[in-house]
Amino acid sequence: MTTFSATVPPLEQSRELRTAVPGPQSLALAARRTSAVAGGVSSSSPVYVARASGGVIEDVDGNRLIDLGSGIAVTSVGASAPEVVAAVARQSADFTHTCFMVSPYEEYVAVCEELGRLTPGSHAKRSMLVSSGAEAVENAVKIARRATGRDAVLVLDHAYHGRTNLTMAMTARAMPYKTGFGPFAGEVYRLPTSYPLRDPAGMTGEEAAARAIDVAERTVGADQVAALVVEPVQGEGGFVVPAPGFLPGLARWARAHGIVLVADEVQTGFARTGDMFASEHEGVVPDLLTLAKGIAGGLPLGAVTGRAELMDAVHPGGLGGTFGGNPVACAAALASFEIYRRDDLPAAARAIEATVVPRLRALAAEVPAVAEVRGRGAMLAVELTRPGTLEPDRAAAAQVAAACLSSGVLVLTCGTWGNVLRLLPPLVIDHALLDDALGVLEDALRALPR
Ligand code: PLZ
Repeated sequence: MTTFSATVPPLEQSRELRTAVPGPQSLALAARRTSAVAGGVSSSSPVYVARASGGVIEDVDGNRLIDLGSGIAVTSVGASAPEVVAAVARQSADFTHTCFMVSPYEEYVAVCEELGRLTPGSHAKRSMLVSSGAEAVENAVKIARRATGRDAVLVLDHAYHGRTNLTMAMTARAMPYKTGFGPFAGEVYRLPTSYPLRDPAGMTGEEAAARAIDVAERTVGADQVAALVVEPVQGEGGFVVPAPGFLPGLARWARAHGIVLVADEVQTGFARTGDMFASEHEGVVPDLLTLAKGIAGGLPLGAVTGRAELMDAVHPGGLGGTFGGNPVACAAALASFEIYRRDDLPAAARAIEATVVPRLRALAAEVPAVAEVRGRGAMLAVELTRPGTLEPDRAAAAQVAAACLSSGVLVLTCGTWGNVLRLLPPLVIDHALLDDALGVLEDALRALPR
């Protein structure tokens, strides 16, 4: 086996602007894009990337930007982590593809073994590999239906599960995800979630769970339900952390009624929230987990991992796909798992929370548009509203994100109303870089109209 090393030296981990952002090269690419790329595909930032490493993105104009998005929680081990780059080079020289359904290989098996070890619970587990988060969710529903012989799928308000037909049905928000794209898959039912900022004051997690269960019992009936699919911390919906007791309450009810509890950990998984998986925070052991994003250091890979008896309820040939568990993506995943363990990235996520949250909470006292600073680990958010109200202020979030970008800091937004700033730095981010980025964010927040 040939050994490769990254031939390009890693980028200096600092922010530096050489042109306005976007610069002339990015603007030229944006012009080319309009006559070639479908208009329905949009980008939240107008900056075109030349290289990236660690927590820094270098654009085509030579600007170095601080990345607080990790490509939506993907490059948690850092952009182009050298170990991932080397594993990808090595594996692609060996073979790039055979199709696991045609000619199987060790890397697929090894990833499934590791997922069994890394995920919550000591029960026997099996995994299947796919190429995206939506595909993982689709397969989790297939498995739950086959294993239970039931049809109904329960999802939560503010949920995001993907852009395929079934996962659009499972996703809550119409615009931009669903409008005009129906009819949607049937037998998907939505329950109220726990959204502490917007729930009645003092509502506990147990009460929020009882409210959701009541809707499920009245409108669907527990004995009809194949799966209850939850994001332990809601991602696109606004980084909504449920009140303590909500997830355990739902999990108890699901168990009592033979409903498969699916934790969609596509965004929360792989150390992002300070635990390897967010379900662990309250000791919830999901029956199935859907995984993607941070699993493979930036390569497209997804997985369903769960109880052996559920996973194996599917007939041979019932699960698969041409690219699922591509060997190069698997090699990248194995290299990433090593980094999560070696560098204790759950602890790194908690250290990011310890740096960011006190600073932003202090600022919240000064900036009345900040309704809440919330999140766990390195999945942190600032919800913006019109001062003194809960009225979502989408324009304020857009203004802050744009101000950060023009100063060289990439910040994403999210939320049902688009009014939440979200921070998803690579877990390996240099803390001097993080401090610098926070300073820029604080200035942008202070500039909001009072
Ligand atoms: N489940 C919880 O967060 C993807 C979507 C961005 P795919 N979130 C980012 C966009 O606008 O398309 C996501 C998620 C949760 C499923 C998915 C879907 O994962 O890999 O994008 O298919």
